[in-house]
Amino acid sequence: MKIELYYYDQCPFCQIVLRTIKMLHLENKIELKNTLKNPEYRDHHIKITKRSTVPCLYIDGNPLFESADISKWLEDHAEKIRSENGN
Ligand SMILES: N[C@@H](CCC(=O)N[C@@H](CS)C(=O)NCC(=O)O)C(=O)O
Repeated sequence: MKIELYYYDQCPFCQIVLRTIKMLHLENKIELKNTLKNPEYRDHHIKITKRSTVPCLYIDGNPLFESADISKWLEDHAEKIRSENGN
């Protein structure tokens, strides 16, 4: 499973998700894509979703918005994500 988080540091909703990622020890399993520092990530995100809103978790290329929904999804799938990546 390929998991990417589109985010930027100044966004408080992104910080909630980043805290969840840390709490679940998934730091090494999720690719972080900073849309403020990397305009190409922002452009890609807008192209796919027609929105620039962050946080957005891409699960095998499928975007999931809303920090609460993202955190819940990560909690529900943490074990699977960790095992799939060899831990
Ligand atoms: N309800 C959303 C709020 C997300 C949100 O408001 N994100 C802001 C940054 S803090 C944003 O991306 N604004 C720019 C935009 O919507 O294009 C969540 O909890 O994830």
